[in-house]
Amino acid sequence: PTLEKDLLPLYFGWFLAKRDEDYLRKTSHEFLEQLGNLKAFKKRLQPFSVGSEDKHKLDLMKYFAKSPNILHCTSKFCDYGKIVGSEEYAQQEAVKKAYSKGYTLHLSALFATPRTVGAQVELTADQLLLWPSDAEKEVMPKDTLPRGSRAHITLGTAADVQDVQTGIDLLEFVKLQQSGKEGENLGEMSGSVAGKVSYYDNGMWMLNLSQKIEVRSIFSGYYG
Ligand code: ACK
Repeated sequence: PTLEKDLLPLYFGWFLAKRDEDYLRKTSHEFLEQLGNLKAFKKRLQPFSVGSEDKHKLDLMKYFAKSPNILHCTSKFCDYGKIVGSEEYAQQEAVKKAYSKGYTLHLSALFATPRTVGAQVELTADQLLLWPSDAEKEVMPKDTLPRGSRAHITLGTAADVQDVQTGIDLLEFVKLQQSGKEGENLGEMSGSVAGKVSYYDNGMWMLNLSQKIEVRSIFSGYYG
């Protein structure tokens, strides 16, 4: 028999269960709606300005024109094996064992920047076993950020922005927080998105959820 290599996916990750995906999309809309209506946000539209539009009004739902077809938290981007280390990742016992298993993801914050809107995922010890050791260094080679800091769910991107940007934006928040910057407390949200809103300059907004959102997911590969 010939030795056949396993097919490598575009990426490995945790894929949200349909009902929880629907819920999170609604929550994301609620977040953008409440953010857009925040006085402090209306006063700080400049980083989001797209030229000719009204300086005091912005429809964030339209601004984040694109949303992923499948909400997920990427663990390893493989590009069907073109990315170095993909094969090694796929061969790990932990990865093989986790494949097609169910996991609960814990979302601690929602954030929006002029480029992306996303959810911060707090990985459990079990989930961290599936997290590549170089994920953070890839983006911020000079910094030592906690393992799993990049874990996120992309909820939307502005026109011409790629999904990969969401994790990069999240690391920017984490880096600022690590350096002792708390962000400016500029308001509160209520209902399903209850929590404190912090502003980090350059149009970077983060909502710390007073109650973490839990979503069910399946660890798998995406081959589309
Ligand atoms: O939102 P994401 O995590 O960002 O989910 C998508 C997924 O893979 C399919 O495109 C992520 N992605 C794309 N390119 C990269 C990359 N170079 N490194 C890490 N993740 C990536 C993208």
